Amino acid sequence: MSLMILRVVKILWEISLLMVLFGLGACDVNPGTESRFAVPADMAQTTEEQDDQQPRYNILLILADDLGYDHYGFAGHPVVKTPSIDALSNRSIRFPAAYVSSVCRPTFATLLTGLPEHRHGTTYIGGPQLGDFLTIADRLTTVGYRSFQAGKFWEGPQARHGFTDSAPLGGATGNKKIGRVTIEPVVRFMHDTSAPWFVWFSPHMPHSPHNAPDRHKASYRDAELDDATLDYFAMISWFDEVVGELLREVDEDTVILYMADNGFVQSDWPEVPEEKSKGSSYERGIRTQLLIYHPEYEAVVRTELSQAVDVTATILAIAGADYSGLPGRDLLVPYSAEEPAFGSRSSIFATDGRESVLEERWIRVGDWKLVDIENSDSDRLHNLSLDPDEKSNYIVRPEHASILAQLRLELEKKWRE
Ligand SMILES: [Ca+2]
Repeated sequence: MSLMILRVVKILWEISLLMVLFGLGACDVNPGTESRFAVPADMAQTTEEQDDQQPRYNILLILADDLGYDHYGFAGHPVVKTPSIDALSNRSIRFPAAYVSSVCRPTFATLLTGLPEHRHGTTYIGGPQLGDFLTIADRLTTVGYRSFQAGKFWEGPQARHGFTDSAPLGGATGNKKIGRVTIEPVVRFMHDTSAPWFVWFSPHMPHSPHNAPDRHKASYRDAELDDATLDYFAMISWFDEVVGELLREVDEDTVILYMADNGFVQSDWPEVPEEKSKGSSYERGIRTQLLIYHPEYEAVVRTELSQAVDVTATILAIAGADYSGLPGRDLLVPYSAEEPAFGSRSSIFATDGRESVLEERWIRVGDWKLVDIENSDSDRLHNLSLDPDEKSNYIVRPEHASILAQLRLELEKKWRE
C-alpha cells in the first residue's frame, strides 16, 4: 500500500517539475539538496512504528570503480597495499564470490532497483536512461531515511531516483572531484544529519586516469612493476587512503558495505583493461569482494554466492524497508542447514549487452559456470574449482553433457523470471 502511494507521489513530483520547467506554476524545486516530496502522513506513522521495532542504523555503501577481486592485501595479493580496506575486511562478513555486471552502469542500475539487468534493461554503458523504477532510495525514504549520493552516477539527477541529498560538486554523470579532491560534502552530510541516513559513495577510483600522487607510486618502487601496472596499483592505494579517511568519520554503529562495480586487470597498455577482465563475463570482469560490517555480527568468510541484487535487499532489510517482490536476499541471514552449499541463490545470472543488445548471458551453479553467447557456437562451460582462470572449455567434453543441460535449463528459467 505504502509503495503505491509513493508511486503516486513520484508521478505528482514529476508533473510539478514539468510545470516548473514550462513556467506553469511556482514550486521550489532543488533536486539534490532537498527531499523531492514530503513523506505522506501514513508513511510518517510507519516511520514512528519503525522506531519502536529496531535500531536505526546509518548505512554506508562504498563502491570501488574498476578493482580486481584479488587486488587487496586481505585477498592475498603479494604486492598491492590496501591497509584501510584490509582493516575493514578484518571486522566484516566477507563474501569472496560476489557478482556484479562487467561495467559500472548496469551494476549501478541493479543496486538502484534491486533488479537484475534483464529486468531493469540497462545492460551496458550506453542506452537510454534508467526508467521509472522504485529505487533503493525511494524505499528507504518510506521508513524515514535520508539518502545521499556522491561520485559517479549515470541516470540523470539523483533526486529523480529518490535520493534526498547529493554532493553539489558536479553534474549527473560527473562529480569526479569526490574522492580524488575531497570527501567533505559526504562527511558534512554524515555529521549534520540526525535522521537515519544512507550514503552511496562511488568515487571514480581507482578508475582511469591512473594519476595517483607520487607518494603512492613510491610505495611500489621496489616491486619491479611495469609502468602501467605501477600506476594502477598506486591508484588502488590512493583509493584505499580515501576509504580510510572516510571510515575515520563514521562511528562503530554505522553499517558499512564495500564492493567494486566491476573487475579490472591492467593490460600492457596504460589504463586499458585486459580483454578477459572488465567488460567480459570472465570472473575477472564480473566478480568482486563484498564486505559487510555490521556492529552486531562477527567477522566471518561466507563462501555462498552473492550478487548485486542481494546488496540492495540487505541494505533495505537492515533499514527495515520493504523489499518484498525483489529477487535479492538479506545476506545477514545465514543459509540454513537444509539449503545446499550455495543455497537457493545458486543460480547467479547477469547479461553483458552492448548498447542494450544482448551479447552474453551467464550463470553459475556451484563451481560450474556457463556463458551463453548469442548467435554464436562459442558458448563456454567452466569449472571454477578445477580451472579458476577459465582457460579450459568443458563444453566439448561429452561427460559434462548432463551439467551443461542443467545449466541451460536454469539459465532459461532465470531469464523468464
Ligand atoms: Ca567501473
